[in-house]
Amino acid sequence: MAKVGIVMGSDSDLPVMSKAAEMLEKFGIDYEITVISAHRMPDVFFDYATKAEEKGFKVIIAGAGGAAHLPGMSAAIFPMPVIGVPIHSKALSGVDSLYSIVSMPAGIPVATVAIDGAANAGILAAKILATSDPELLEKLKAYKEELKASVLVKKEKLENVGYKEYMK
Ligand code: RP5
Repeated sequence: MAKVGIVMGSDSDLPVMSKAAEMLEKFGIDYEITVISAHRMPDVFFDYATKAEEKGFKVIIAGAGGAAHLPGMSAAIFPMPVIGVPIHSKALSGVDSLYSIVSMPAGIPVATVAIDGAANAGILAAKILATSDPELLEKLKAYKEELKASVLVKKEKLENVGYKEYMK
């Protein structure tokens, strides 16, 4: 059963939002991914958000760009955590998306990641689920070690070969 719902306002958001899916797959978390526009199909959106809890979702990751109301409206209806991903927009480079998603009124939080920060949204969802899943928590600890090892390789190479050779 899917524990995480990934939803986005348009299929043009998919190249970014697929990074959240990739992270969930890395940690072995079942998810459902879909496109629902809160503005263009409010009835479909309302149905999705109201049924999300009974479907078994524990977290929703919602991505949208511009007047990005999908994450906030998901949080207004779904009683568990909603993570918002502001999508880069053409006119305002995603600052509009970021402000729309992060500026929630008191009582209705959306955990907002950086513009196009869908990978972090996936990791954050995993961390939320790991609070009650020791096996998942171990996977997250191992991932942190992986990150450290990848930077250590770069550190050693730079120190050994010097910056000119490193940049070739
Ligand atoms: C938002 O409008 C979507 O989330 C997307 O980021 C943006 C543009 O949508 P399209 O015009 O590409 O469908 O609702």
